[in-house]
Amino acid sequence: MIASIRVGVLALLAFAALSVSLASAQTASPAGAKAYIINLKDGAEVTSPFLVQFGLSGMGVAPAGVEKPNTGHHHLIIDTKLTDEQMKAPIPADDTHKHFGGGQTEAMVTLPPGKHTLQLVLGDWSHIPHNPPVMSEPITVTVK
Ligand SMILES: [Cu+2]
Repeated sequence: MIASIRVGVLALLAFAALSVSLASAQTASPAGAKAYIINLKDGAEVTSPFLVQFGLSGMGVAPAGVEKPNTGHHHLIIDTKLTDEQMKAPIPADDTHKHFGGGQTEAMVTLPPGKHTLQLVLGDWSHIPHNPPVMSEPITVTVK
């Protein structure tokens, strides 16, 4: 009885994995998963460096390189946004695309005075955004 249930589940998982790999290289995200910036509201005034806390619900944080269902690591997108093409590829690593591949859930961010946009995008073990993407609303902060 248990063995036959196991086989059924394995067949289902194999089918699901095949469907995902046929569709794209993106990892599926569970329904309702959300990323959000915990401690800063849109329009906040801050002094640099400032703390950004990364919120995630419906999924877990895992370090880059660790392939585990329903997990990912945070990326902070600063003063830019990912194009539709970039949403399907490994997120670049530069001054405007910061990776937290250690599984960090907060960071100190240093930015020059002025208005800046911040957005969180979760990436899978290989830095590719999930499908559908798990990302926060972009917020604008003013560095004094
Ligand atoms: Cu990454």
